[in-house]
Amino acid sequence: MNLNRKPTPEEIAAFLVENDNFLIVTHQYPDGDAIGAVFSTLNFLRENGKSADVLLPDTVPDKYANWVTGGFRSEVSAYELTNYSACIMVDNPKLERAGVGSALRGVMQRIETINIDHHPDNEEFAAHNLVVPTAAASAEIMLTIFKACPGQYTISSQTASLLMLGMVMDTGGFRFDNTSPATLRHAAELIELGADYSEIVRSMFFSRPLRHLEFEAELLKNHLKRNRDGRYAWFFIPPELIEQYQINMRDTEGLIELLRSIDGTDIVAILQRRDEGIKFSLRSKDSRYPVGAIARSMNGGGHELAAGGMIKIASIESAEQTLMAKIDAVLSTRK
Ligand SMILES: [Mn+2]
Repeated sequence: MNLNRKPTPEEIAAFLVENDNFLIVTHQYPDGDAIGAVFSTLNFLRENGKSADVLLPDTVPDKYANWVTGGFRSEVSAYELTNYSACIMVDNPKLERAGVGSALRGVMQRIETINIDHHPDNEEFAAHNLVVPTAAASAEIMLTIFKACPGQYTISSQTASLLMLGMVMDTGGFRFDNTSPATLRHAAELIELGADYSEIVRSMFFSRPLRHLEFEAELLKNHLKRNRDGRYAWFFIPPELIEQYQINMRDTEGLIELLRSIDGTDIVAILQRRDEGIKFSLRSKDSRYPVGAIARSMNGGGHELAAGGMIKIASIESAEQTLMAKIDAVLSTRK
């Protein structure tokens, strides 16, 4: 079967059934949705008699270690890549963000590449692209594909848990505004399939190292900055604080929720120093104040209410000013 340029979940399901030997890839520095989507796909394909591998060059944050089921490859040569029938890429909006080496990216176009994602700014770089911006998580799209496979294909409780992990992390535990009726129905289906929802919530939200909470307390107490009567709040994370509390920044997914939870904030940001400049993450609590365009204007992208980018200047003060000016313009549009 020839896959369309914009296949439906049913067409991708048929492709998976008819083919074998898949390589599954996601974006660099994978988050909960990337990990859930990738390993649920690995698990689903293997449990239903297919060969599949995950390629993940990065380390996995500690809290996800137990969810890495079936292992993964940390590298694949260009030669080996051509032995796979297809590369399934999930949750990755831009080819250059794929967690594979640049040499491999070039070769990648020579095999069937299926790009499955929910980021609205997905560049549809593959031969086949299923982009569903209304899905709360890429894991949610994978569920629709698995369900479209023939009846003898089973979604095990392990696969269901991995899909649930992706949905829980990209919705902040079903609190963010991407939580649609469909998302909640899909979550209910996953619990019926045996997903261990309470263990996911316990291990993701109720098992945090004390030093992480102390690090957050210190940030709030001594590093919080606010503008426009607190409608914009942010912090720059001092590198010495990261050292003092022995924080691996890969483990701080969700740190920005601390700022978002402050009453009266409309837009919040976290800034961090990187070799290339100052990296920023943005969240908006209100669709009247979208932040996607700000991120896209500064080497980044994302969703309208959750985005990020890179300001390529070394001075934190200049970066803060640049970002504040753009946020000021968004906040002054209405209200
Ligand atoms: Mn995602």
